[in-house]
Amino acid sequence: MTINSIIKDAEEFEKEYPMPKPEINIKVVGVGGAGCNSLHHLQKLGVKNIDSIAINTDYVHLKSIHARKKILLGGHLTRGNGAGGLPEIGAHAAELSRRELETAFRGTHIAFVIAGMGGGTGTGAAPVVAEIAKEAGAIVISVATSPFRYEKGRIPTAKKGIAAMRRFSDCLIVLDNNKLLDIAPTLPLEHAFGVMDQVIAEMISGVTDTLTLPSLINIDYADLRTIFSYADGNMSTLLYGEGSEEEPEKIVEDALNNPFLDVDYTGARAAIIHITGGTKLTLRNANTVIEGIASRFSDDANIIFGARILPECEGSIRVMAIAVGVRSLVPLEPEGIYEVMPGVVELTR
Ligand SMILES: Nc1nc2c(ncn2[C@@H]2O[C@H](COP(=O)(O)OP(=O)(O)OP(=O)(O)O)[C@@H](O)[C@H]2O)c(=O)[nH]1
Ligand SMILES: [Mg+2]
Repeated sequence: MTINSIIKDAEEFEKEYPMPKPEINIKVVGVGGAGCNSLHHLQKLGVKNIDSIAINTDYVHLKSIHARKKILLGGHLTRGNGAGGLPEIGAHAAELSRRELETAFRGTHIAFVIAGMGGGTGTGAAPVVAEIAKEAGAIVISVATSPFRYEKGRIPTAKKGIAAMRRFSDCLIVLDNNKLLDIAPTLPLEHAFGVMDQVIAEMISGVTDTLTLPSLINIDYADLRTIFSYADGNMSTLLYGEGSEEEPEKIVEDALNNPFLDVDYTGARAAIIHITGGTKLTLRNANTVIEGIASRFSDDANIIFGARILPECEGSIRVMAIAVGVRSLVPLEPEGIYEVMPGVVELTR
């Protein structure tokens, strides 16, 4: 048998038994002003293979956002004017648009829900959006930002919103706006927010690239499901690091010491660790990065690892990790959800 005929046989085999192409639908959703701003910038930063949805009660702001789909929440309740800092209104507005949201999330495998906590729409509507995505069967990874210290009255509101988000998310990442004052105090406001958006973009691309681009050692959606089955109500987090192949230890430190995250990894019970490197990536350097990260987790943690070689990554290594069962170093509020206020529709019509 010639080599040609073997190839032909393989082609015939595929024709006879066509494999369904595993397609994975990943939605990135911004809720409220801050969430939609982040979504807008994320797309400018070039996060690939995602379906974007901008959701807000504020018509003017929603109009200014670049997204594949836009959902104006609230109808007669908010009349396109925002939720005025009242999360009860944000939650109610989302309930009024439940049908549209359910349609939007049909067939979604992974939903990233991004919202700023402390105002009305993000705080009130994002937990409802996360709940609907979860009901549609998606793995929900939420990214919530907490308010600046000077937004005093908004802080308790934000804490309740974070607790509500936690209830409907497989993974909730809380990024603190105050950290921007330490990291980028002299940058113009818009650029400072851009720093946070960059962190969010790296985390999201880390996950989407891991799942959608072919790998040498592949990680798929089923692996993601397995890892999150270890969560058992505990927190999960995403890690991302990038640097020179010459300094793999520094990449580990970067990934574990993201200045936006206050997380204790020691109890992590399961993790996905995926690295991307150039064609000359050595086993030793790959091992230093994966082992360096895994060594911080629980001794019996279930670790699934993956690796990809990309010629454009020559000389550098990127690492993305999802750690399940971590502990927040900032005290969290008990779970809660905003009750939809009865009679709000009547009051505001
Ligand atoms: N990182 C970041 N945070 C923001 C941005 N805009 C606002 N915030 C923060 O997010 C919180 C919520 O603000 P918004 O998202 O504007 O509020 P909203 O969800 O639209 O709520 P309403 O306007 O009351 O309907 C604020 O208290 C700020 O701390 C932004 O562009 N980036
Ligand atoms: Mg707003």
